[in-house]
Amino acid sequence: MSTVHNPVLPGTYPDPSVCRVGDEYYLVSSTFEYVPGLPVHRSRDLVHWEHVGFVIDRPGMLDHDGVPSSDGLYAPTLRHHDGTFWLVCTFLGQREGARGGNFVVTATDPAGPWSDPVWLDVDGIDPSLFFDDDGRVWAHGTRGPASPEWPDQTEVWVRELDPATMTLVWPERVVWNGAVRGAVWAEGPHIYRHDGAYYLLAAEGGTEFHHAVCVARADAVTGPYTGYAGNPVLTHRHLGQGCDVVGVGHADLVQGPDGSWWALLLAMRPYGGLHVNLGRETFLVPVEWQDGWPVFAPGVGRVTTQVEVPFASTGPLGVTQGATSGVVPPGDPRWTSVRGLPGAFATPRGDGWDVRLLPAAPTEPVASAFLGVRQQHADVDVRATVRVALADGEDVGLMVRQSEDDHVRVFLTGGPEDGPEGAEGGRRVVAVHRRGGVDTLVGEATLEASSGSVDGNDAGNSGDADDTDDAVVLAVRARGQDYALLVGSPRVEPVEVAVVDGRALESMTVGGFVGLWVGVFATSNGAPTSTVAHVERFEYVPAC
Ligand code: 6LW
Repeated sequence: MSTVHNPVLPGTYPDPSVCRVGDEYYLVSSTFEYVPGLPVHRSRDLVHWEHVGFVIDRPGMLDHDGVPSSDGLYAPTLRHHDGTFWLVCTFLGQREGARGGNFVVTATDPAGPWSDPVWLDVDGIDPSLFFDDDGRVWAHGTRGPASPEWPDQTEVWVRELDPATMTLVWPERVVWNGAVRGAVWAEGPHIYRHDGAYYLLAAEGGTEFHHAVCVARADAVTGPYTGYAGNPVLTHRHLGQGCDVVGVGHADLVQGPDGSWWALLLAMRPYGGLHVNLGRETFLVPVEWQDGWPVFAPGVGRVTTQVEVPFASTGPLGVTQGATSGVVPPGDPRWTSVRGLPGAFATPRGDGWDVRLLPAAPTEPVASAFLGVRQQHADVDVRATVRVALADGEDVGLMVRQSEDDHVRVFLTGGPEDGPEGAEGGRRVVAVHRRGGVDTLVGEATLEASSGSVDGNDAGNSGDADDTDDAVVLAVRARGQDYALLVGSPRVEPVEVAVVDGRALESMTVGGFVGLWVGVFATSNGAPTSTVAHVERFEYVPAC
Protein backbone atom coordinates (compact mmCIF):
# COMPACT_ATOMS: atom_id res chain seq x y z
CA MET A 1 0.00 0.00 0.00
CA SER A 2 1.37 3.34 -0.92
CA THR A 3 0.26 6.69 0.48
CA VAL A 4 0.49 9.51 -2.01
CA HIS A 5 -0.11 13.22 -1.88
CA ASN A 6 -3.33 14.75 -3.15
CA PRO A 7 -3.87 16.79 -5.29
CA VAL A 8 -2.12 14.78 -7.96
CA LEU A 9 -2.01 17.90 -10.15
CA PRO A 10 -1.65 20.99 -7.90
CA GLY A 11 -2.54 24.47 -9.07
CA THR A 12 -5.14 25.39 -11.68
CA TYR A 13 -5.94 22.07 -13.36
CA PRO A 14 -9.75 22.05 -13.07
CA ASP A 15 -12.49 19.95 -14.63
CA PRO A 16 -10.23 16.92 -15.11
CA SER A 17 -11.26 14.34 -17.66
CA VAL A 18 -9.42 11.07 -17.96
CA CYS A 19 -9.35 8.04 -20.24
CA ARG A 20 -7.46 4.78 -20.23
CA VAL A 21 -5.70 3.24 -23.22
CA GLY A 22 -4.03 -0.07 -22.37
CA ASP A 23 -1.63 0.59 -19.51
CA GLU A 24 -1.71 4.34 -19.91
CA TYR A 25 -3.99 7.10 -18.72
CA TYR A 26 -4.46 10.49 -20.30
CA LEU A 27 -5.90 13.52 -18.54
CA VAL A 28 -6.96 16.97 -19.75
CA SER A 29 -8.10 20.06 -17.87
CA SER A 30 -9.54 23.53 -18.51
CA THR A 31 -7.32 26.51 -19.32
CA PHE A 32 -9.74 29.46 -19.86
CA GLU A 33 -7.87 32.42 -21.43
CA TYR A 34 -4.44 30.81 -21.03
CA VAL A 35 -2.58 29.35 -24.00
CA PRO A 36 -1.39 26.92 -25.15
CA GLY A 37 -4.73 25.46 -24.14
CA LEU A 38 -5.84 22.14 -22.66
CA PRO A 39 -2.69 20.40 -21.37
CA VAL A 40 -2.56 16.63 -21.85
CA HIS A 41 -0.96 14.56 -19.07
CA ARG A 42 -0.02 10.88 -19.18
CA SER A 43 0.29 8.43 -16.30
CA ARG A 44 0.58 4.74 -15.59
CA ASP A 45 -0.64 4.87 -12.00
CA LEU A 46 -3.06 7.86 -11.86
CA VAL A 47 -0.63 9.51 -9.42
CA HIS A 48 2.49 10.42 -11.40
CA TRP A 49 1.46 12.64 -14.30
CA GLU A 50 3.78 13.69 -17.07
CA HIS A 51 2.88 16.52 -19.42
CA VAL A 52 2.92 15.29 -23.03
CA GLY A 53 1.38 18.14 -25.01
CA PHE A 54 -1.46 20.59 -25.50
CA VAL A 55 -4.63 20.21 -27.52
CA ILE A 56 -4.84 23.86 -28.58
CA ASP A 57 -1.30 24.76 -29.58
CA ARG A 58 -1.38 26.22 -33.11
CA PRO A 59 -2.22 29.75 -34.19
CA GLY A 60 -5.65 29.79 -35.76
CA MET A 61 -7.13 26.78 -33.95
CA LEU A 62 -9.13 29.12 -31.72
CA ASP A 63 -9.19 32.90 -31.45
CA HIS A 64 -8.73 33.84 -27.78
CA ASP A 65 -8.34 37.56 -28.45
CA GLY A 66 -10.96 39.49 -26.49
CA VAL A 67 -12.00 36.47 -24.41
CA PRO A 68 -12.63 37.74 -20.86
CA SER A 69 -10.66 36.19 -18.01
CA SER A 70 -12.21 32.95 -16.76
CA ASP A 71 -14.02 32.50 -20.08
CA GLY A 72 -12.31 30.65 -22.92
CA LEU A 73 -11.71 26.90 -22.67
CA TYR A 74 -14.05 25.15 -20.22
CA ALA A 75 -14.36 21.56 -19.12
CA PRO A 76 -12.95 19.29 -21.84
CA THR A 77 -13.85 15.60 -22.02
CA LEU A 78 -11.25 13.14 -23.32
CA ARG A 79 -12.20 9.71 -24.64
CA HIS A 80 -10.47 7.03 -26.71
CA HIS A 81 -12.25 4.81 -29.20
CA ASP A 82 -10.94 2.48 -31.83
CA GLY A 83 -7.48 4.06 -32.13
CA THR A 84 -8.67 7.67 -32.02
CA PHE A 85 -8.63 10.18 -29.17
CA TRP A 86 -11.72 12.40 -29.06
CA LEU A 87 -11.97 15.63 -27.16
CA VAL A 88 -15.06 17.79 -26.78
CA CYS A 89 -14.94 21.14 -25.06
CA THR A 90 -16.57 24.56 -24.78
CA PHE A 91 -14.97 27.81 -25.90
CA LEU A 92 -16.73 30.82 -24.36
CA GLY A 93 -16.66 34.58 -24.46
CA GLN A 94 -15.25 35.14 -27.91
CA ARG A 95 -15.63 38.46 -29.70
CA GLU A 96 -18.67 39.08 -31.86
CA GLY A 97 -18.12 37.41 -35.19
CA ALA A 98 -15.46 34.99 -33.88
CA ARG A 99 -16.26 31.28 -33.57
CA GLY A 100 -17.17 29.80 -30.20
CA GLY A 101 -19.42 27.29 -28.49
CA ASN A 102 -18.95 23.53 -28.27
CA PHE A 103 -16.44 21.77 -30.48
CA VAL A 104 -14.87 18.39 -31.14
CA VAL A 105 -11.26 17.61 -32.08
CA THR A 106 -9.52 14.27 -32.67
CA ALA A 107 -5.97 12.89 -32.66
CA THR A 108 -4.24 9.56 -33.01
CA ASP A 109 -1.55 10.67 -30.56
CA PRO A 110 -2.89 12.59 -27.54
CA ALA A 111 0.37 14.57 -27.46
CA GLY A 112 -0.79 16.04 -30.77
CA PRO A 113 -1.26 17.19 -33.35
CA TRP A 114 -4.98 17.57 -32.80
CA SER A 115 -7.37 18.35 -35.63
CA ASP A 116 -8.86 21.80 -36.07
CA PRO A 117 -12.09 22.28 -34.10
CA VAL A 118 -15.38 21.17 -35.63
CA TRP A 119 -18.21 23.20 -34.11
CA LEU A 120 -21.24 21.39 -32.76
CA ASP A 121 -24.70 22.82 -33.19
CA VAL A 122 -25.66 22.92 -29.52
CA ASP A 123 -25.71 25.55 -26.77
CA GLY A 124 -24.45 25.25 -23.24
CA ILE A 125 -21.23 23.98 -21.70
CA ASP A 126 -19.43 20.85 -20.50
CA PRO A 127 -19.91 18.49 -23.46
CA SER A 128 -18.99 14.84 -23.09
CA LEU A 129 -18.99 11.71 -25.24
CA PHE A 130 -19.97 8.13 -24.59
CA PHE A 131 -19.10 5.35 -27.07
CA ASP A 132 -21.65 2.55 -26.95
CA ASP A 133 -20.75 -1.12 -27.45
CA ASP A 134 -22.37 -1.07 -30.89
CA GLY A 135 -20.20 1.84 -32.05
CA ARG A 136 -22.76 4.63 -31.57
CA VAL A 137 -21.50 7.88 -30.12
CA TRP A 138 -23.63 9.76 -27.61
CA ALA A 139 -22.87 13.41 -26.95
CA HIS A 140 -24.17 15.01 -23.79
CA GLY A 141 -23.74 18.33 -22.07
CA THR A 142 -25.45 20.88 -19.92
CA ARG A 143 -27.33 24.10 -20.54
CA GLY A 144 -29.69 26.33 -18.67
CA PRO A 145 -31.97 27.37 -17.33
CA ALA A 146 -33.94 24.18 -16.83
CA SER A 147 -37.10 26.24 -16.28
CA PRO A 148 -37.96 29.94 -15.93
CA GLU A 149 -38.93 29.58 -12.27
CA TRP A 150 -35.68 27.80 -11.55
CA PRO A 151 -33.18 30.11 -13.27
CA ASP A 152 -29.95 28.75 -11.85
CA GLN A 153 -30.69 25.12 -12.58
CA THR A 154 -29.38 23.62 -15.78
CA GLU A 155 -30.36 20.48 -17.63
CA VAL A 156 -28.34 17.66 -19.15
CA TRP A 157 -29.14 16.75 -22.77
CA VAL A 158 -28.16 13.65 -24.77
CA ARG A 159 -27.92 13.47 -28.57
CA GLU A 160 -26.29 11.08 -30.93
CA LEU A 161 -23.16 12.27 -32.72
CA ASP A 162 -22.59 11.05 -36.26
CA PRO A 163 -18.82 10.49 -36.32
CA ALA A 164 -18.70 10.50 -40.12
CA THR A 165 -20.03 14.05 -40.41
CA MET A 166 -19.24 15.22 -36.87
CA THR A 167 -22.77 16.50 -36.53
CA LEU A 168 -25.33 16.01 -33.80
CA VAL A 169 -28.35 13.97 -34.81
CA TRP A 170 -31.88 14.53 -33.47
CA PRO A 171 -33.83 13.71 -31.40
CA GLU A 172 -32.49 15.32 -28.26
CA ARG A 173 -33.43 14.03 -24.83
CA VAL A 174 -33.17 16.02 -21.63
CA VAL A 175 -32.19 13.42 -19.06
CA TRP A 176 -31.30 15.25 -15.87
CA ASN A 177 -31.81 18.51 -14.04
CA GLY A 178 -30.28 17.87 -10.66
CA ALA A 179 -30.66 15.41 -7.83
CA VAL A 180 -32.54 17.74 -5.53
CA ARG A 181 -35.31 20.21 -6.35
CA GLY A 182 -33.75 23.60 -5.75
CA ALA A 183 -30.28 22.40 -6.66
CA VAL A 184 -28.29 24.59 -9.04
CA TRP A 185 -25.90 24.05 -11.92
CA ALA A 186 -26.17 20.45 -13.01
CA GLU A 187 -22.89 20.28 -14.92
CA GLY A 188 -19.84 18.26 -15.88
CA PRO A 189 -21.99 15.29 -17.03
CA HIS A 190 -20.35 12.02 -18.05
CA ILE A 191 -22.16 8.81 -19.05
CA TYR A 192 -20.66 5.36 -18.35
CA ARG A 193 -21.78 1.78 -18.74
CA HIS A 194 -21.23 -0.58 -15.81
CA ASP A 195 -22.68 -4.03 -15.17
CA GLY A 196 -25.29 -3.65 -17.89
CA ALA A 197 -26.61 -0.27 -16.71
CA TYR A 198 -25.94 3.31 -17.86
CA TYR A 199 -24.77 5.80 -15.27
CA LEU A 200 -24.84 9.56 -15.49
CA LEU A 201 -22.41 11.34 -13.19
CA ALA A 202 -23.01 15.07 -12.86
CA ALA A 203 -21.83 17.82 -10.54
CA GLU A 204 -24.22 20.28 -8.95
CA GLY A 205 -24.27 23.13 -6.48
CA GLY A 206 -21.87 25.30 -8.48
CA THR A 207 -18.14 24.94 -8.71
CA GLU A 208 -17.45 26.68 -5.41
CA PHE A 209 -18.29 25.87 -1.83
CA HIS A 210 -21.53 23.93 -2.48
CA HIS A 211 -20.09 21.73 -5.21
CA ALA A 212 -21.20 18.08 -5.17
CA VAL A 213 -21.11 14.90 -7.25
CA CYS A 214 -24.43 13.16 -8.02
CA VAL A 215 -25.31 10.02 -9.94
CA ALA A 216 -28.32 8.63 -11.81
CA ARG A 217 -28.93 5.26 -13.51
CA ALA A 218 -30.84 4.12 -16.58
CA ASP A 219 -31.45 1.04 -18.72
CA ALA A 220 -30.84 2.98 -21.93
CA VAL A 221 -28.27 5.64 -22.71
CA THR A 222 -31.01 8.15 -23.47
CA GLY A 223 -32.77 7.43 -20.17
CA PRO A 224 -34.99 7.77 -18.32
CA TYR A 225 -32.41 8.24 -15.56
CA THR A 226 -33.32 7.69 -11.93
CA GLY A 227 -31.34 9.61 -9.35
CA TYR A 228 -29.66 7.67 -6.56
CA ALA A 229 -31.43 7.99 -3.23
CA GLY A 230 -28.05 8.49 -1.60
CA ASN A 231 -27.13 11.61 -3.61
CA PRO A 232 -24.89 13.48 -3.42
CA VAL A 233 -22.32 10.71 -3.56
CA LEU A 234 -19.58 13.17 -2.67
CA THR A 235 -19.48 16.73 -1.34
CA HIS A 236 -17.58 18.70 1.29
CA ARG A 237 -20.15 21.47 1.76
CA HIS A 238 -21.36 19.97 5.05
CA LEU A 239 -17.79 19.97 6.41
CA GLY A 240 -17.76 23.74 6.73
CA GLN A 241 -15.37 26.42 5.64
CA GLY A 242 -12.56 25.30 7.91
CA CYS A 243 -12.05 22.07 5.97
CA ASP A 244 -8.65 21.68 4.31
CA VAL A 245 -10.29 20.66 1.01
CA VAL A 246 -13.43 22.39 -0.31
CA GLY A 247 -15.54 22.59 -3.46
CA VAL A 248 -15.31 18.90 -4.38
CA GLY A 249 -16.97 18.04 -7.69
CA HIS A 250 -16.78 17.62 -11.46
CA ALA A 251 -15.62 14.00 -11.37
CA ASP A 252 -14.65 11.59 -14.15
CA LEU A 253 -14.36 7.82 -13.53
CA VAL A 254 -11.68 5.40 -14.68
CA GLN A 255 -10.48 1.91 -13.74
CA GLY A 256 -7.03 1.52 -12.19
CA PRO A 257 -4.43 -0.96 -13.46
CA ASP A 258 -5.79 -3.53 -10.97
CA GLY A 259 -9.42 -3.07 -12.10
CA SER A 260 -10.36 -0.92 -9.11
CA TRP A 261 -12.38 2.25 -9.77
CA TRP A 262 -11.17 5.81 -9.25
CA ALA A 263 -12.42 9.33 -9.74
CA LEU A 264 -10.36 12.28 -10.86
CA LEU A 265 -12.13 15.43 -9.74
CA LEU A 266 -11.58 19.03 -8.83
CA ALA A 267 -11.33 20.55 -5.36
CA MET A 268 -9.58 23.46 -3.69
CA ARG A 269 -7.24 23.87 -0.73
CA PRO A 270 -8.08 27.18 1.00
CA TYR A 271 -5.66 29.04 3.25
CA GLY A 272 -5.81 32.26 5.24
CA GLY A 273 -9.60 31.82 5.40
CA LEU A 274 -11.83 30.63 2.57
CA HIS A 275 -9.41 31.77 -0.11
CA VAL A 276 -8.25 29.60 -2.96
CA ASN A 277 -5.22 31.23 -4.55
CA LEU A 278 -4.06 27.90 -6.03
CA GLY A 279 -7.33 27.51 -7.91
CA ARG A 280 -9.25 24.32 -8.56
CA GLU A 281 -6.84 21.40 -8.51
CA THR A 282 -7.04 17.75 -9.66
CA PHE A 283 -7.53 15.17 -6.88
CA LEU A 284 -7.68 11.37 -6.97
CA VAL A 285 -10.38 9.51 -5.03
CA PRO A 286 -11.10 5.75 -4.76
CA VAL A 287 -14.54 4.56 -5.81
CA GLU A 288 -16.27 1.25 -5.09
CA TRP A 289 -19.46 -0.11 -6.60
CA GLN A 290 -21.95 -1.26 -3.95
CA ASP A 291 -25.45 -2.49 -4.75
CA GLY A 292 -25.27 -0.96 -8.19
CA TRP A 293 -24.15 2.52 -7.14
CA PRO A 294 -20.72 4.15 -6.83
CA VAL A 295 -19.39 4.90 -3.35
CA PHE A 296 -16.78 7.66 -3.36
CA ALA A 297 -13.93 7.40 -0.82
CA PRO A 298 -15.50 4.33 0.83
CA GLY A 299 -15.16 4.29 4.62
CA VAL A 300 -13.84 7.85 4.59
CA GLY A 301 -16.48 9.78 2.68
CA ARG A 302 -14.26 12.73 1.82
CA VAL A 303 -11.31 13.83 -0.25
CA THR A 304 -8.07 13.81 1.67
CA THR A 305 -4.65 15.32 1.03
CA GLN A 306 -3.13 11.85 1.47
CA VAL A 307 -4.63 8.92 -0.38
CA GLU A 308 -3.85 5.21 -0.40
CA VAL A 309 -3.14 4.03 -3.93
CA PRO A 310 -2.10 0.35 -3.91
CA PHE A 311 -0.59 0.43 -7.40
CA ALA A 312 1.22 3.79 -7.07
CA SER A 313 4.77 3.68 -8.36
CA THR A 314 7.63 5.30 -6.49
CA GLY A 315 8.85 7.33 -9.46
CA PRO A 316 9.40 11.08 -9.24
CA LEU A 317 6.47 13.43 -9.74
CA GLY A 318 6.31 15.38 -12.98
CA VAL A 319 7.34 19.00 -13.52
CA THR A 320 3.73 20.17 -13.62
CA GLN A 321 3.06 18.36 -10.35
CA GLY A 322 5.02 21.01 -8.50
CA ALA A 323 7.92 18.69 -7.76
CA THR A 324 10.65 20.82 -9.31
CA SER A 325 12.34 23.89 -7.95
CA GLY A 326 14.52 26.44 -9.67
CA VAL A 327 14.88 27.95 -13.13
CA VAL A 328 11.93 27.29 -15.44
CA PRO A 329 13.66 26.91 -18.80
CA PRO A 330 12.07 27.62 -22.18
CA GLY A 331 10.37 24.45 -23.30
CA ASP A 332 9.05 23.76 -19.79
CA PRO A 333 5.36 22.86 -20.12
CA ARG A 334 4.42 25.19 -17.27
CA TRP A 335 4.90 28.27 -19.45
CA THR A 336 1.65 29.81 -20.51
CA SER A 337 0.66 33.13 -21.93
CA VAL A 338 -2.62 34.99 -22.16
CA ARG A 339 -4.80 34.76 -25.30
CA GLY A 340 -1.87 34.46 -27.69
CA LEU A 341 0.82 31.80 -27.99
CA PRO A 342 4.21 32.65 -26.40
CA GLY A 343 5.84 32.48 -29.84
CA ALA A 344 3.95 35.64 -30.85
CA PHE A 345 6.24 37.78 -28.67
CA ALA A 346 8.86 35.60 -26.96
CA THR A 347 11.93 33.75 -28.26
CA PRO A 348 13.97 31.35 -26.15
CA ARG A 349 17.46 32.61 -25.39
CA GLY A 350 19.79 30.70 -23.07
CA ASP A 351 17.89 29.79 -19.92
CA GLY A 352 15.42 32.60 -20.55
CA TRP A 353 13.55 34.55 -23.16
CA ASP A 354 13.78 37.58 -25.36
CA VAL A 355 10.40 39.16 -24.78
CA ARG A 356 9.22 41.66 -27.34
CA LEU A 357 7.11 44.37 -25.75
CA LEU A 358 3.57 44.54 -27.14
CA PRO A 359 1.45 47.67 -27.26
CA ALA A 360 -1.33 45.70 -25.51
CA ALA A 361 -1.27 46.23 -21.76
CA PRO A 362 -1.87 43.39 -19.29
CA THR A 363 -4.86 45.41 -18.06
CA GLU A 364 -6.75 44.79 -21.31
CA PRO A 365 -8.74 41.66 -22.26
CA VAL A 366 -6.58 41.05 -25.33
CA ALA A 367 -3.47 39.06 -26.19
CA SER A 368 -0.71 40.80 -24.24
CA ALA A 369 2.92 39.87 -23.64
CA PHE A 370 2.58 37.76 -20.48
CA LEU A 371 4.57 34.62 -19.88
CA GLY A 372 3.98 32.86 -16.60
CA VAL A 373 3.39 29.73 -14.58
CA ARG A 374 0.64 28.59 -12.24
CA GLN A 375 1.07 29.29 -8.56
CA GLN A 376 1.13 25.73 -7.24
CA HIS A 377 2.39 26.34 -3.68
CA ALA A 378 1.10 28.67 -0.98
CA ASP A 379 4.68 29.52 -0.04
CA VAL A 380 6.86 30.20 -3.03
CA ASP A 381 9.62 32.49 -4.26
CA VAL A 382 9.51 33.62 -7.87
CA ARG A 383 12.16 35.84 -9.35
CA ALA A 384 13.48 36.87 -12.72
CA THR A 385 16.44 38.87 -13.95
CA VAL A 386 15.50 41.51 -16.51
CA ARG A 387 17.78 43.46 -18.86
CA VAL A 388 16.05 46.11 -20.89
CA ALA A 389 16.38 49.68 -22.09
CA LEU A 390 12.87 51.07 -21.89
CA ALA A 391 11.43 54.00 -23.76
CA ASP A 392 9.21 56.48 -22.02
CA GLY A 393 5.93 54.83 -21.02
CA GLU A 394 7.12 51.23 -21.40
CA ASP A 395 6.83 48.70 -18.55
CA VAL A 396 8.45 45.31 -17.95
CA GLY A 397 8.02 43.35 -14.76
CA LEU A 398 6.45 40.55 -12.80
CA MET A 399 2.74 40.08 -12.31
CA VAL A 400 0.71 37.92 -9.93
CA ARG A 401 -2.33 37.48 -12.09
CA GLN A 402 -5.94 36.59 -11.47
CA SER A 403 -7.17 38.61 -14.44
CA GLU A 404 -6.58 41.87 -16.29
CA ASP A 405 -8.70 43.56 -13.61
CA ASP A 406 -7.32 41.93 -10.47
CA HIS A 407 -3.60 41.43 -10.06
CA VAL A 408 -0.38 42.94 -8.73
CA ARG A 409 2.50 44.15 -10.86
CA VAL A 410 6.03 45.06 -9.86
CA PHE A 411 7.86 46.55 -12.80
CA LEU A 412 10.54 48.67 -14.30
CA THR A 413 8.99 51.65 -15.97
CA GLY A 414 10.62 53.78 -18.65
CA GLY A 415 10.82 57.46 -17.89
CA PRO A 416 12.49 60.31 -19.75
CA GLU A 417 15.74 59.52 -17.98
CA ASP A 418 15.69 55.84 -18.95
CA GLY A 419 16.53 54.49 -22.39
CA PRO A 420 19.53 53.12 -24.16
CA GLU A 421 21.91 55.80 -22.91
CA GLY A 422 21.34 54.71 -19.37
CA ALA A 423 19.84 56.40 -16.41
CA GLU A 424 21.13 59.54 -14.91
CA GLY A 425 18.80 59.70 -11.97
CA GLY A 426 18.21 55.96 -11.65
CA ARG A 427 15.54 53.61 -12.91
CA ARG A 428 12.07 53.51 -11.45
CA VAL A 429 10.46 50.37 -10.15
CA VAL A 430 6.78 50.60 -9.36
CA ALA A 431 4.44 48.24 -7.53
CA VAL A 432 0.77 48.44 -8.42
CA HIS A 433 -2.22 46.58 -7.03
CA ARG A 434 -5.06 46.53 -9.53
CA ARG A 435 -8.46 45.85 -7.93
CA GLY A 436 -11.63 45.67 -9.96
CA GLY A 437 -9.91 47.39 -12.86
CA VAL A 438 -8.45 50.27 -10.82
CA ASP A 439 -4.71 50.65 -10.32
CA THR A 440 -3.34 51.74 -6.94
CA LEU A 441 0.33 52.50 -6.46
CA VAL A 442 1.49 50.44 -3.48
CA GLY A 443 5.26 50.95 -3.61
CA GLU A 444 8.11 52.52 -5.48
CA ALA A 445 11.87 52.22 -5.60
CA THR A 446 14.73 53.79 -7.49
CA LEU A 447 17.63 51.74 -8.77
CA GLU A 448 20.94 53.54 -8.90
CA ALA A 449 22.27 52.38 -12.25
CA SER A 450 25.92 52.91 -11.41
CA SER A 451 25.90 51.21 -8.03
CA GLY A 452 23.05 48.73 -8.33
CA SER A 453 21.72 49.93 -5.00
CA VAL A 454 18.03 50.10 -4.27
CA ASP A 455 16.32 53.01 -2.61
CA GLY A 456 12.84 51.91 -1.76
CA ASN A 457 10.27 54.34 -0.39
CA ASP A 458 8.34 51.55 1.24
CA ALA A 459 11.05 49.14 2.09
CA GLY A 460 12.98 51.33 4.47
CA ASN A 461 16.23 49.64 3.54
CA SER A 462 18.48 49.57 0.54
CA GLY A 463 21.23 47.49 -0.91
CA ASP A 464 24.61 48.99 -1.54
CA ALA A 465 26.74 46.49 -3.43
CA ASP A 466 28.94 47.73 -6.23
CA ASP A 467 27.35 46.57 -9.45
CA THR A 468 27.74 48.19 -12.79
CA ASP A 469 25.48 45.72 -14.58
CA ASP A 470 22.12 47.15 -15.59
CA ALA A 471 20.30 43.90 -14.79
CA VAL A 472 17.37 44.16 -12.42
CA VAL A 473 16.01 41.33 -10.32
CA LEU A 474 12.28 41.42 -9.68
CA ALA A 475 10.80 38.97 -7.22
CA VAL A 476 7.59 37.84 -5.57
CA ARG A 477 7.74 36.13 -2.19
CA ALA A 478 4.42 34.52 -1.31
CA ARG A 479 3.99 33.33 2.26
CA GLY A 480 0.40 32.31 2.62
CA GLN A 481 -1.68 35.38 1.85
CA ASP A 482 1.25 37.81 2.07
CA TYR A 483 2.67 38.55 -1.35
CA ALA A 484 5.82 40.63 -1.02
CA LEU A 485 7.06 42.37 -4.17
CA LEU A 486 10.80 42.89 -4.27
CA VAL A 487 13.47 44.48 -6.39
CA GLY A 488 17.23 44.09 -6.45
CA SER A 489 20.06 43.29 -8.79
CA PRO A 490 22.11 40.16 -9.43
CA ARG A 491 24.47 41.31 -6.64
CA VAL A 492 22.04 42.95 -4.27
CA GLU A 493 19.50 40.74 -2.55
CA PRO A 494 16.05 42.03 -3.50
CA VAL A 495 14.35 44.27 -0.96
CA GLU A 496 10.64 44.70 -0.40
CA VAL A 497 8.82 47.40 -2.32
CA ALA A 498 5.33 46.43 -1.15
CA VAL A 499 3.32 43.64 0.42
CA VAL A 500 -0.14 42.86 -0.95
CA ASP A 501 -2.85 40.72 0.65
CA GLY A 502 -3.46 37.73 -1.64
CA ARG A 503 -7.07 37.51 -0.47
CA ALA A 504 -7.76 40.45 -2.76
CA LEU A 505 -6.54 38.45 -5.76
CA GLU A 506 -8.23 35.07 -5.53
CA SER A 507 -11.52 33.94 -7.01
CA MET A 508 -13.61 33.63 -3.82
CA THR A 509 -13.12 37.40 -3.38
CA VAL A 510 -13.03 38.70 -6.94
CA GLY A 511 -14.95 35.98 -8.82
CA GLY A 512 -13.77 33.84 -11.68
CA PHE A 513 -12.74 30.22 -12.08
CA VAL A 514 -8.96 30.32 -11.95
CA GLY A 515 -6.14 30.37 -9.45
CA LEU A 516 -3.18 32.69 -9.70
CA TRP A 517 -0.41 32.76 -12.27
CA VAL A 518 2.97 34.44 -11.71
CA GLY A 519 4.87 35.67 -14.73
CA VAL A 520 6.62 38.33 -16.73
CA PHE A 521 4.75 41.03 -18.61
CA ALA A 522 6.09 43.55 -21.10
CA THR A 523 4.12 46.40 -22.63
CA SER A 524 4.59 49.73 -24.39
CA ASN A 525 1.11 50.79 -23.19
CA GLY A 526 -0.29 51.39 -26.64
CA ALA A 527 2.69 53.01 -28.36
CA PRO A 528 4.52 51.48 -31.31
CA THR A 529 7.69 49.83 -30.01
CA SER A 530 10.65 47.71 -30.99
CA THR A 531 11.91 47.22 -27.43
CA VAL A 532 12.95 43.71 -26.43
CA ALA A 533 13.46 42.67 -22.80
CA HIS A 534 15.85 39.88 -21.99
CA VAL A 535 14.46 37.78 -19.16
CA GLU A 536 16.90 35.37 -17.54
CA ARG A 537 16.70 32.89 -14.74
CA PHE A 538 12.97 32.91 -14.16
CA GLU A 539 12.90 30.85 -10.98
CA TYR A 540 9.98 29.18 -9.24
CA VAL A 541 11.14 27.93 -5.84
CA PRO A 542 8.63 26.41 -3.41
CA ALA A 543 9.54 27.52 0.09
CA CYS A 544 8.70 24.32 1.91
C1 6LW B 1 -17.09 24.20 -15.85
C2 6LW B 1 -18.13 23.65 -14.95
C3 6LW B 1 -17.43 23.83 -13.72
O1 6LW B 1 -17.52 24.35 -17.13
O2 6LW B 1 -16.75 24.97 -13.77
O3 6LW B 1 -16.74 22.61 -11.93
C4 6LW B 1 -16.80 25.43 -15.10
N1 6LW B 1 -17.44 22.90 -12.85
O4 6LW B 1 -18.45 22.34 -15.15
C5 6LW B 1 -15.52 26.09 -15.49
O5 6LW B 1 -14.41 25.34 -15.09
